[in-house]
Amino acid sequence: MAYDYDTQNIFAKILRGEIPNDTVLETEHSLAFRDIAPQAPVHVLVIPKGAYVNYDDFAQNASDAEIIDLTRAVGEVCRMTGVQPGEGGDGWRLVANAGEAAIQEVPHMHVHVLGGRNLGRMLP
Ligand code: DGP
Repeated sequence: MAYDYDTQNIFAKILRGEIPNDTVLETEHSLAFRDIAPQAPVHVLVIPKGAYVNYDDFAQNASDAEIIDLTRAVGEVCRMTGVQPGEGGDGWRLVANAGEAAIQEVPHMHVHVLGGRNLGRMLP
């Protein structure tokens, strides 16, 4: 499926440096920064620098290098923010919303990294 990417979305503006962000990690192909409305003590968004609308767009159209980079960046964020179990943390949850049903607010692929509190059960 071909996706239309809106170059005026907020994360595109962050990537262009038009809007400030609280960066946690920057790699060759990815940027991780704190969510503006945190739902947990650790709430970081990890995004590819490339123009992808959602996870499916990214998985289908990003290069192997971009996918590996983002996957490793997510792991690095879990370790850096102290939520990695076995490394002093209590654990984390990854969330990637797509589309209306999931109430995806920003149409640029992003993974939420949540942790630092008991996150409860997400699935029954
Ligand atoms: P989603 O519903 O999965 O599209 O979540 C988008 C998230 O982006 C939401 O948790 C709030 C966050 N967000 C929206 N605007 C900004 C912004 O300007 N800066 C930062 N850091 N986060 C933002």
